[in-house]
Amino acid sequence: MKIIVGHSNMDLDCIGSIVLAKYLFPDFQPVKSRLIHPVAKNLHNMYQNHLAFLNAKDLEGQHVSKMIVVDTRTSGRVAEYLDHIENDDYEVEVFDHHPADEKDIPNAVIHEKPYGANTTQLGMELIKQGIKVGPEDATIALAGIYADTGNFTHMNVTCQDFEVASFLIDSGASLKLVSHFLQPLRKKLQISLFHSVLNSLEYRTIQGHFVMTSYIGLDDESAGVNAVVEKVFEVENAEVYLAFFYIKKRKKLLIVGRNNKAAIKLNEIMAEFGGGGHNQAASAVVKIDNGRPVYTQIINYLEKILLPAYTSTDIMTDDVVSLHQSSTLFEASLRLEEISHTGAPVIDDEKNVIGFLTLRDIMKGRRSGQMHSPVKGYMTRKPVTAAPDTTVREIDELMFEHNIGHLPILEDGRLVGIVTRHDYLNFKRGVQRQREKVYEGIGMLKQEV
Ligand SMILES: [Mn+2]
Repeated sequence: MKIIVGHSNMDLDCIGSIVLAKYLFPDFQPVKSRLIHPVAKNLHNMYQNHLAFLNAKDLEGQHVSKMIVVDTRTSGRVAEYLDHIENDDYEVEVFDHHPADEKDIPNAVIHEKPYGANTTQLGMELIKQGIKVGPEDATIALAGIYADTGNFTHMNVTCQDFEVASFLIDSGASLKLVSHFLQPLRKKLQISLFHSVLNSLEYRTIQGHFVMTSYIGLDDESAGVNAVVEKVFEVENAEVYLAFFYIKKRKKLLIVGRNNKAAIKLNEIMAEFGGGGHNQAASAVVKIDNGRPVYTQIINYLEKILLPAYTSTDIMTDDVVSLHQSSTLFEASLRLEEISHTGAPVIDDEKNVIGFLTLRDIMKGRRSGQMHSPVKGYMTRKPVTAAPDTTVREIDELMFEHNIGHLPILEDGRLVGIVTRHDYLNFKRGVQRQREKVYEGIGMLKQEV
């Protein structure tokens, strides 16, 4: 027989991947995990008959010739199936969106696509081969994509995720059902946990990154902790979130992380504690008698493993043009036109920044026929400025809060650069990612600077 399996504790993306894999491999039989993740329980119950999963036990006494594995590449996560297979001469083909793992299933042919959801990889293949899917399967698959992309808001979302979602909607997927399956906090317990987590949140800046943490003691394992973490991360405005749950009865510390910064590799951080996952979502379990001290240790350790956050120096323009306070508005307008900027800092004789003049200020002067008046009378005094070590996040806040398009960068009162909204957006649009590649290539120079 030939089978399709996902990882143990199947979640929505895992089930979605299996459902689409059935179209690519029609003579393969899907086998379900002993555990269904709480987020997928509703969907699983509703489609139980339609999904027609075999149990791992059904593999006993059978000869398995080939196995398709979806949404994982780690041998540990498929062990529960392998335990029931008596022969060992089967072929394995993997479709996964997780990065390579030291414990990759041996001898497997691996198809790895870095899409937000793994379901997307199988969907792309169906689109390529012109295979149509039924409305139930389209609904199941779409729920998988919504779940793993955080409703298309996670940083790992690709245009292929949208493409396959569009294909699935075209195939009759029901968004009403998808949204029903996605409501994560349906249990009273989860909602009360959500509130306790919110009340225990701590905020700190580590290496310039805005990190949020929480520590909660639980009597025993509680279903849906991940969904609670997801929800907290969604409503709070942190860059990195590490949620710690100490499970007294099992003597273990569960660490669940969420991250939305490209510069931080959450899976690598979790790997330090024996866990794994993606850059954006990862977790680890530490066996320990007392959770608190480890919590403190890990927080301290983050100082060492987080790379410094990007600052003004990384994104500013340093050959900044300034205007003298006694120049006329007319001269200033020519100068701005020449450099095609919409504003510039104004300096005095000692080259101290005393104001900021924008095109809008010049327009005011023009309207009242004052183009030969000095800049000084029309500029904004005491403009908002930042320092070379102001982080990009703080820059974002300053620009947003004061609704400004330019941020002069001062060092000891002297102008050393300017960050424009354009610089900022450019940076956001992936300059950061390119730089990282460079840093990786030169052995993470960034860390030493
Ligand atoms: Mn997945």
